[in-house]
Amino acid sequence: MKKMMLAAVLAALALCACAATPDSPGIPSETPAETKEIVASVPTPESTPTPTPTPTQITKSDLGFSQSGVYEIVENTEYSIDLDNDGKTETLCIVDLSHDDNYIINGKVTSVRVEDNMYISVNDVASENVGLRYIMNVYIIKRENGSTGIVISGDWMSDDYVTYTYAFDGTTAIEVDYENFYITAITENTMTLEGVVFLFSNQKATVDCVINDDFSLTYAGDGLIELTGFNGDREHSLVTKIELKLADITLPAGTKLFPKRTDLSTFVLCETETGATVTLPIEEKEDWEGGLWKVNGINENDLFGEENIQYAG
Ligand SMILES: [Ca+2]
Repeated sequence: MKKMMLAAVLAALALCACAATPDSPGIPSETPAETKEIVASVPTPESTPTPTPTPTQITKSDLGFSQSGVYEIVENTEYSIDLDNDGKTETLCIVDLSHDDNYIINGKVTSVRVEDNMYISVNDVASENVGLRYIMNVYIIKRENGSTGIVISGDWMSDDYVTYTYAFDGTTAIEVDYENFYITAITENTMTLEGVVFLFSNQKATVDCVINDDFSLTYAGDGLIELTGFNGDREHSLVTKIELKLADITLPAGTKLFPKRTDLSTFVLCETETGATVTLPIEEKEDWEGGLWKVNGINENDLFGEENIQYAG
């Protein structure tokens, strides 16, 4: 079904691309000559009444890529760029046909998001479907050696952030890597990611990454994720409800702990009120009952109190 929809959309794009000359009667006279208007009607389920597809405008960009660097680009804009380093430019477009539609269901207007309808198009051929609901940022990385990568940050809906990297095999975009964070800063070879991790409740986190030659991602430095607070509250601490015996120290009940850094699989570095660093061994549980993690074999709910461990999203 998805393939059929994509085929229909591509067919509509191809038809419109052929018709979109400056002399076309459907193009308003004030439209710049270099702007193509492409109207793609998105198929909807037969049982859903009154679809109102939003026309998708494809704009042509004059952004050049003669210098190496990072270029922020936007969806539904055509870019001329040499992707395979053969001296000839290709047409690249991040096509986003997702949109909000209003449907009348049982007499009520209901807004429905038509989703999962974004792809990377090269020379009007869809080469990679982008599994995102909302795109936040798209970057092209053009390297001095001629290689090109694409980085896309987005959201699945409710803080389900993800950042994908793509490289090109010839002119075909290939997904290389992803992280469950969004981009806050990017250079040719590095990026800073932020997002939410599920560790002793929803917790804000940030990590620096190296963007490797093949556009895969590696956590920079010691490879640890920095924790920046529970729901953004940096002052919030955990308090042990019971005594916690660790290999090198015993923490009495009532000890305040501020989680600072983690590998999100085996340990968390916490700071105590006196500024000492304590390493908590953690292990992910197989089910969510009693929390998501064990600390030194103890369920996080038992250690910190069920009322203090809240996961959402
Ligand atoms: Ca080329």
